[in-house]
Amino acid sequence: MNQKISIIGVPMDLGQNRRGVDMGPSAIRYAGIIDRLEQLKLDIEDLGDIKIARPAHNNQEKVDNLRNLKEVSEGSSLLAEKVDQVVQSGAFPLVLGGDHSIAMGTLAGVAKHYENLGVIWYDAHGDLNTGESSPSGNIHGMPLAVSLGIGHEKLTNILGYAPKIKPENIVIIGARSLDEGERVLIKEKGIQVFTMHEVDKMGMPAVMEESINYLKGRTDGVHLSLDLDGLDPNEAPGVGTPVMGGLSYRESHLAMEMLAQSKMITSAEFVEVNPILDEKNKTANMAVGLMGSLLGESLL
Ligand code: 6HN
Ligand code: MN
Ligand code: MN
Ligand code: MN
Repeated sequence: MNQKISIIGVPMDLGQNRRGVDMGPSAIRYAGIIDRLEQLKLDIEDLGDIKIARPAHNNQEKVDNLRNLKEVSEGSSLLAEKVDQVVQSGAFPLVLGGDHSIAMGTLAGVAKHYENLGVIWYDAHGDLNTGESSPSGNIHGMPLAVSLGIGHEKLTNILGYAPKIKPENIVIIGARSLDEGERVLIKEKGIQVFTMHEVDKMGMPAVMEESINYLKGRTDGVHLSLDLDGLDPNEAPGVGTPVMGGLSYRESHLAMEMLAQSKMITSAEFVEVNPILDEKNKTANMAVGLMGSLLGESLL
């Protein structure tokens, strides 16, 4: 039987303050994700989109420096339930964002099924803030901390358990914008990080080889959380928090192929595609290309 891939869209833009990233799932579908994956002889099921609330009168209310706490927490809970069902059914969840706050929902649904879920966080940012450390109050800068059980209880307790993951099972790749509180947490918890400095010095092949070997021994499943702002904004302009000096499409493509060869990835999400900020759906097209390679497409 072919591997079944269940696609879930999450039109969430409340984890940050630039509108348009809620159209990410549409942009990615329009860029042809379904046809692309069907060509790989995978069994594709599109579950449609999770229902995301709108805050009243678009008043982006902050509670404890957490913008739209209620809506973000409820949206992620619905996503978590859906992802939980998909993993339970034996299918591979492929989640389309939406801003990165949705990762706490995805991880809540996936991590239940693993003793030691590994996470590859492919991102310009660490997403390790809390309401206390965050310079913006935007929850999309917090989902990795939340998944470690650090943060507001409405977020850390999604699906009724915490923490979802362990710090030693995380690898961050592509980081180049870390806030002070995030640096402290990385050191304190001993989280593996390949910043752009390491990528430039070691090269992407070595970074991926080390990441894969590191996770291989210690995890029983690995989730890929890929924020398109990990890529360089010259190539992937359709993101809300661009940081220059990022990963190229070619490096990212190689990374996805090496992950495909490792056969270790058991769930994935592609987030932060904002078609309003994009140029002719370029960033969504890139996301589709990367998903294709991750799921086994290769030229020969
Ligand atoms: N993302 N560190 C900044 C903040 O506001 O906490 C930026 C976060 C960006 C989050 O891109 O998913
Ligand atoms: Mn699975
Ligand atoms: Mn980011
Ligand atoms: Mn992110």
